[in-house]
Amino acid sequence: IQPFHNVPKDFPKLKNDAFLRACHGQETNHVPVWCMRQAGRYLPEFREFRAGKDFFETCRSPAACCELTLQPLRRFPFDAAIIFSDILVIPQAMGMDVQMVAGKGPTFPEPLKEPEDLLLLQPKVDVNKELGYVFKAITLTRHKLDGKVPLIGFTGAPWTLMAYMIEGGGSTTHSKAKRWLYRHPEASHKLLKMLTDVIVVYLLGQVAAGAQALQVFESHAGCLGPVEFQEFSLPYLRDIARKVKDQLKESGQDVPMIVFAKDGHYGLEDLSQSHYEVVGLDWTIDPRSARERTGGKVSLQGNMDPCALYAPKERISEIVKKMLEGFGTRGYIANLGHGLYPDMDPENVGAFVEAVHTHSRHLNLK
Ligand code: 1CP
Repeated sequence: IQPFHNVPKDFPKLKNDAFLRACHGQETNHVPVWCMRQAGRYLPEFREFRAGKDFFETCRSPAACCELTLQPLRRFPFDAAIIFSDILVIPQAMGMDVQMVAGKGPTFPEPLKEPEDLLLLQPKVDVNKELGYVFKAITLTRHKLDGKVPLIGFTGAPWTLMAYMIEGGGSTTHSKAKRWLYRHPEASHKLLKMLTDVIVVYLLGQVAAGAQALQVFESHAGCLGPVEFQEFSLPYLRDIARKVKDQLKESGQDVPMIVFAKDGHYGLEDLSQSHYEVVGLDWTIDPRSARERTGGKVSLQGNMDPCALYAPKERISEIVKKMLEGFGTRGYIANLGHGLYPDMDPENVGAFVEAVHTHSRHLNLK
């Protein structure tokens, strides 16, 4: 594995370590909180900044990514920042064309159709060259954050990326990608392995660039059943955490890792034993049963239904209180069960963050 050479060492001192402490199950004064898609179209300043610019061009501009990462932090006292980027930069780095089509989302003009198409992918991806713009964005943002909160790096998980590469975009059934699993299991494993190799180097590069935690998004776990999950998702999720951690240990670094397998509740026990410090949860899992099933082995992150943000602020506060009582305040990071939607009211996001901080301080005093 080629390390990222341009290692910056003069980052500002971290002032708020609640998120990192919670990842490691240590005590905190308040429960840390951040939101998936906290940089996004629900913010007028985001819409204004992005207006007229191509999505992936924006991803390739470190200054733009830095600005978009910092925007939500100026409004809300989030306890973590997540670098503005996208999971689909990896298929791009492997040689695929991906465009953001307005009103449709990410689109691959030439998705993978048959196993022969694997030959069209770059066999050896030079991650520093192809994705160096993400590393630059991370380094710049870590400096500009000035130690306010830790910076999270992220990647899509192999199965989720494979699904996009074959479907050519979003999908409700994922039947084209699942066809590969049932009809071409060998080629599927080949592709998943190729993705895993790139992801490991990519995550290590993000840490070298300044990421202080890493989240792996298995957004399409839900379309797999327990058997396919065991064969096509879990082994690669484990491999990624093990390989990244082995490398980091060699250089004496300790960077917590979060795995978020959306709608993968059947895999919760296994996910809690997959070398990740934190398991992210969607809203279909009850907090108490998630604690029981993970047996205190990991910290948990989540899981308010994003749509609860459509409720009046007082109701949001009640929902948050219940959620905190269910998870407990130790080894817990409050978040939504999935990303924010563009039509959400920023004020209610503020109410969510405030409710987490206020209720968790009270619960800690009891
Ligand atoms: O023009 C725009 O602003 C488009 C909306 C948008 C944004 C804000 C997309 C398109 N990507 C992003 C940024 C993004 N994507 C972040 C930024 C950091 C933050 O959270 O604030 C992150 C973490 C992602 C990750 C991502 N992209 C995931 C995993 C998380 C999840 O939602 O499950 C996925 C599945 C994608 C693909 C993607 N990118 C964009 C869209 C609309 C989609 C989903 C497409 C689909 O499946 O229909």
